[in-house]
Amino acid sequence: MKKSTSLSALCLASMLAVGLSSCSSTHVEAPAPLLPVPEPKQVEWQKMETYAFIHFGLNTFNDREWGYGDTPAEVFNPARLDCEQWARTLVAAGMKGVILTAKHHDGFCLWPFAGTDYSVANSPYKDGKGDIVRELSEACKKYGLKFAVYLSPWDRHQANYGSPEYLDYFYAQLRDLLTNYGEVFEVWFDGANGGDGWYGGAKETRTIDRRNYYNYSRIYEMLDSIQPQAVIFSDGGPGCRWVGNERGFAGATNWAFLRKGEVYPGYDKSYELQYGHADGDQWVAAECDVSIRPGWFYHPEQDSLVKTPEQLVDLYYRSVGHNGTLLLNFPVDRNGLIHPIDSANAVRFHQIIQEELKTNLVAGLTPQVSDERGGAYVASALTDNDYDTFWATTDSVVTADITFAFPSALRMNRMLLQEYIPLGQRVKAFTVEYRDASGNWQPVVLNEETTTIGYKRLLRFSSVVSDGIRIRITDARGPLCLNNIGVYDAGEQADKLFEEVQASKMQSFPFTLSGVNAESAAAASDRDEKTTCFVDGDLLTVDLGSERFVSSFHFLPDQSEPNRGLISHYELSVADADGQHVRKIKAGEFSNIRNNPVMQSVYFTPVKARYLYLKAVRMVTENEPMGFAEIAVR
Ligand code: FUL
Repeated sequence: MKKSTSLSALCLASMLAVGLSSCSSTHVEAPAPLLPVPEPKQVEWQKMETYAFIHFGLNTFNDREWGYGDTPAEVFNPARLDCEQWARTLVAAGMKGVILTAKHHDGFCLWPFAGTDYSVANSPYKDGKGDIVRELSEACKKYGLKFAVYLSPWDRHQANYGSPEYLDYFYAQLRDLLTNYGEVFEVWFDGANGGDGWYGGAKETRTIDRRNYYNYSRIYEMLDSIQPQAVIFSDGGPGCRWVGNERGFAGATNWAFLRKGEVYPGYDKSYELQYGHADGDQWVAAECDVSIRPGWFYHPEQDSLVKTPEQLVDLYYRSVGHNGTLLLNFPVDRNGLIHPIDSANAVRFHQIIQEELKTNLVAGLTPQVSDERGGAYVASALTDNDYDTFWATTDSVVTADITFAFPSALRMNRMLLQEYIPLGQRVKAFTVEYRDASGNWQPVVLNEETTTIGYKRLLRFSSVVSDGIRIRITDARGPLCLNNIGVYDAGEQADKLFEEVQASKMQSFPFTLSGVNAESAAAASDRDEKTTCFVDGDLLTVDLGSERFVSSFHFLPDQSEPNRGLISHYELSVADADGQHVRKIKAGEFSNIRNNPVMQSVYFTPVKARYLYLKAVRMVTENEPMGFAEIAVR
């Protein structure tokens, strides 16, 4: 964008100089935005990539995840609380900001909110003079972190929860937090509402209309007027959305869109949030929230269950690398400190990511592209390390090859791709290939499907040593706009994941094979590579017995010499429990299966299905039955 602006400014200047003659030959417009597009603040928010959650409050002391709302405020007594220790730890762990649970479901306020006697002001902490929202917001300023608040709409302490009067109380809390603690980058509205609570001693279950009770439009107006830069989190947005799980990852296919007005707290198809709605009309990118421990709050017995650096690295690739952000929770302990194990693991996690993606092997290289818009939108923009310059295709072109050639062979196993999202999210499918020793292009071995890119896509593939790598974009919603490509060698541990994935691939849902005799069928699941199940005809029907969420199909071809029944082109379809609603989910080729008949994997966006149908569209050797040494569905 920068370049185009300066170009048009140049153009205008020269037009004035030559008396308004046309200079269209030098001016090229950027592709038109493809709706929905993000607001600038949503782009800035997504660029944060990793930021922290802090869950801290009465639950820390009463060993609960959801306080009932009746634990006395006196129980809150962190003897060594130090928000600067939190901030230093988070910076060292690569976090760009932090969101504090100013009030969790139990209603206890970490700031001295005047509207209640259930806050830090009524606790022994600093003799009631403490204000943890202030202490953390100031520590953030000192250490260069952005600050944000979580405010639970559900309040199990308040007697009037569920009535219109509670809303005045809730809005006053929000106003207080938004007015007195400086700028916030996000406001987090938790969708959880378990119903029962202390409620001023009533001890009952209260249900509210989760779509309408809180009158969110009024809340958004307040936010826009006081803190317009803040992004609003709720299950369905409007600023950013929940990713539909609390395990910290988004789908490999992940659209930043939702269909407006469809998702609300309590939405019964929350699994969709991992992938977004491909046909959505609202920009609501996914935030992947996860705790570094099993619980959100601190429990001493979980000291041995802190996620390892390697587990966090995996989550990073599947959150930030899947077009989402990673919101990593630190349960501050009873001393009021981030526990040393959590701190050590988080810092190591950050170091590993920095090491793995340290040297971009294509930095400054101009790839060969099959189409180029011209003007400022040229291939060199892909590797110039400038977020706001991008390569684009001409308006009618939605597929392209981007090819990098190296003077000599390099080892590669990671890739980074970015679309220029201020103009929308476009790519629907792509592949990555390397040039083998004979000069042929071969697909790299991945652990997931390659469909969407969005703000950022990170790929881990098993190491190749090659003098060429290319990205083939095979489908998109409109002309392509990519602003960044990175290729890396992640070092010694690069292939560890693939060894694990390879080892786990044969773990399968139990299945039977329709129309195949029992003895032959057994060969496909006996975990013996030497026995092969041969299937006559061109259709393999796998019956899982009942509907499951499935996301991949794997098979090891016949391993005898010569290999028999190799499938070169396929179509994969699924059907519901009653065999109805058959739909094709993937088609393609098992590249290089003739020369290298190793495990073949088809990854797809998870679907609920009982039956899978693998159709052999083309065989390597015509008229042979299909041969499967092993089959797995996961
Ligand atoms: C959930 C809450 O119920 C959990 O306690 C936690 O705060 C998590 C981040 O969100 O909905």
